[in-house]
Amino acid sequence: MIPVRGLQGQKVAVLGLGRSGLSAARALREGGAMPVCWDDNPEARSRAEAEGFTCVQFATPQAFGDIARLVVSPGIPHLYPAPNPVVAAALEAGVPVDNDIGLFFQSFATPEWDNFDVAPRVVAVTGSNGKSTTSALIHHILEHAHRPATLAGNIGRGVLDIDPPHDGEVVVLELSSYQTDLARSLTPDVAIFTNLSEDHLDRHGGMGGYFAAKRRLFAEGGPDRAIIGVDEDEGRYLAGQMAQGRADDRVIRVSVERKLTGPGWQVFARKGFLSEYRKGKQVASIDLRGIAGLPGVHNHQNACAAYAACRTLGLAPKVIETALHSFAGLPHRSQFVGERNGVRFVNDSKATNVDAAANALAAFTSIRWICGGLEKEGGFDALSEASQNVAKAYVIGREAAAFAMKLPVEAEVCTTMEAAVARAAAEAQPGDVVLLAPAAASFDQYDNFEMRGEDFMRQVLKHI
Ligand code: UMA
Repeated sequence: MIPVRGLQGQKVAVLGLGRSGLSAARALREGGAMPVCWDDNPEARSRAEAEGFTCVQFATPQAFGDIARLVVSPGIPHLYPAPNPVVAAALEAGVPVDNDIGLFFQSFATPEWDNFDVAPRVVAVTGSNGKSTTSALIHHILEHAHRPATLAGNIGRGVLDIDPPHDGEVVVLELSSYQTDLARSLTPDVAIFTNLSEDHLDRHGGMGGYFAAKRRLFAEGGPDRAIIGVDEDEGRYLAGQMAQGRADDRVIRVSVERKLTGPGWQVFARKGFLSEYRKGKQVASIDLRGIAGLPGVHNHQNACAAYAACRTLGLAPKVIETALHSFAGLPHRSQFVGERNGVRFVNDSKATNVDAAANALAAFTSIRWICGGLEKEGGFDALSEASQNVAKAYVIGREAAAFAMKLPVEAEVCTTMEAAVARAAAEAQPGDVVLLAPAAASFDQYDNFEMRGEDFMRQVLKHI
């Protein structure tokens, strides 16, 4: 655990006691602060109380009289569509609102670092899609190169839960827009922006607010190196804003749509080959086509971003190339589940938005597509090109009929995962891929996308 610094002897309110909230409460206590906790769920409160934490509901601004800061979990709205009542009360009382990410950056460096040969560094990864795979891939490459490395953040582990860094350690953080929006301190050494497409718009008051939340990773303190996907206007704008000039190699541009030219530093993938160019010269080339853990153009984008990050950390292209080949991929992202009679079953439950689903569909052909769930804003236009790879859709979710009506492919309403897998398996021909890529959130039927993916795999195992 990383003890929180700078709040010794002060009362700090912690709202939300899940993975991030509970680890924040522990780290505050370890650092000498006095956490006072709340969660709307009585079970979460009981778990915290069992660890000796006091739970108090902060319903009014007066309740914040002696509170130094409010620490809020990422799943709890702090602004849009409306602030949670506890957050609203803190804001009215003028109490600073923060999260575990802000506490992390405030507490990461310690006086012991004076004795280190190499200062620890933080690589932070944000973007709409690919940030989990990019983060996990950087961590994998560093471990492969025998560099001390730790992985945390939106990938499932609270950032304050990790151990204080060793000499030369690299901490890789996956950060969501919820997390970057609220953190009062955000000072990574290397920051990565993978891409931007519509997601979580209700929480950010629209696309402008969503981009602004992600951009904070680059604005507050300014990283030494900024690795930016430039295949959308927002990425190009951000890269232009960060660079002092065309040759400024503090910005590394990444693309999977075009060859990048110019005197700066760039990494791009075309036709399955990754290229690194610096000062107008090609430095390295890697064939990504046979790498089983990184199928599809969207994974080539992840590979480019991870490659760039590892280059800034001093790794050689050959070392990175070898490590790419041994990357097994992440659960619920293009995860191969099994095969029966030439039909492959793939779990991409993490495709919780339309763009991520389009990426998954683009990576395969002849697809029996299981999709549906809690629909997000933005419509289905992004699916039109990739839907050519779909033989038929099998729609799950409470609103499966309405979802099916909007799809640009033949669709059968199945409602449950059990029915969808059974129908897809029955109709699949040799060479087909039965792919779960929901293009929607899971919360209408599951607690999270992981449980949805596990249900898919359970159902698949009945058929193979
Ligand atoms: N709660 C309330 N009141 C509310 C809402 C929630 O009290 O109005 C309580 C719940 O009862 C629960 C707690 O808040 O006990 C849950 O907090 P949380 O939803 O923030 O979840 P954590 O367990 O703290 O997990 C969070 C991230 N969750 C979200 O952003 C929704 C995890 O990302 C992250 O791995 C973890 O912190 C560690 O950093 C998950 C996620 O779904 C994977 N992220 C989204 C995504 O990837 O799309 C952004």
